[in-house]
Amino acid sequence: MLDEVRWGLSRDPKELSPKFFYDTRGSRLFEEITELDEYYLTRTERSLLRRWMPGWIGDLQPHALVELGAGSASKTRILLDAMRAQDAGTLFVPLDVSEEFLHDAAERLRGEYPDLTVRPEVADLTHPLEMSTELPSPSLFALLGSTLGNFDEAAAVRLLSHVRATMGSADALVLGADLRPGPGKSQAQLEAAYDDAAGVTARFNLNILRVLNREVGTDFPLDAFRHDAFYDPEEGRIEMHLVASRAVSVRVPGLGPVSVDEGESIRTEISCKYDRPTLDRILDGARLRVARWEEDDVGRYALVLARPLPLDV
Ligand code: AVJ
Repeated sequence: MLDEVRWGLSRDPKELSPKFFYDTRGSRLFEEITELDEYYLTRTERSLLRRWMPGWIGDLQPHALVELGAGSASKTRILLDAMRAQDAGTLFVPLDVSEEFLHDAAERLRGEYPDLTVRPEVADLTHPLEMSTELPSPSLFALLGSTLGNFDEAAAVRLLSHVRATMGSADALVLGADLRPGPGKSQAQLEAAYDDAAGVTARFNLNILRVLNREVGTDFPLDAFRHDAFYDPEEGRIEMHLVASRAVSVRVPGLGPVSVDEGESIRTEISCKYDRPTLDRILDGARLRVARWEEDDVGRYALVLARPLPLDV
């Protein structure tokens, strides 16, 4: 963590990895974000899952669900309920970087689904997946919540390639993808999802500095930074920044003092937004293809079913 923080604060422009948002407080703030009026993503994805997953699972008849990244339990349940209704899968493999998170989620689900075998795997999606559990065929993989959006195109291809490498030819991947502004979603609505009126996203963003001060030993003065979020139409992504309202000097262990000028910003997150051609290109780069593409009624968000393409040998 210290290495990554040092690296990001030595660059120009400065950046920090969004994975540092999620300590206990950050995870709670994110949960709060998902319930905001402005943050349509979670709600829209949930209704797409309810609408489409029973049919997709009925067609695929998977014997296992592999959930990539910290899923909110309510989404997991939609998938598990659909599998149980089909009397399909019995194995659930939640995969996350946080061992503690995984452990809690696994315990809760074991209680609720007594027939389910839960095999949590600690894994960082940015590295090739090494699973200790042998997966049955077919298995259904899930990468929800527009998690992919945190990665630029090259990193998204790498991440999905790691997933593809662990998939068998009969498997499928369900992907949740937030879409670019269009007739049913203005840029202002998109930006409001990342800059809500109640200021929850601002607290979430600033929380990264608390995490660093505690875990890495930096001494960021929180009152010197303000939240900023904007959509970059060229890149097709939201960027979140912390902007210094005055010049500060920050102690960074192992690096020395880092100065942040007044008005200078530290980028804390990118959240890429997709259209069909972009996602087709990313999936193709990872040897996957779109089998189903379903949007909500105004085209804010897409639920995508991807199937493997043959791997070149
Ligand atoms: C969990 C990465 C998908 O980008 O929408 C929410 C995180 N950041 N509000 C997103 C987030 C600010 C979220 N992801």
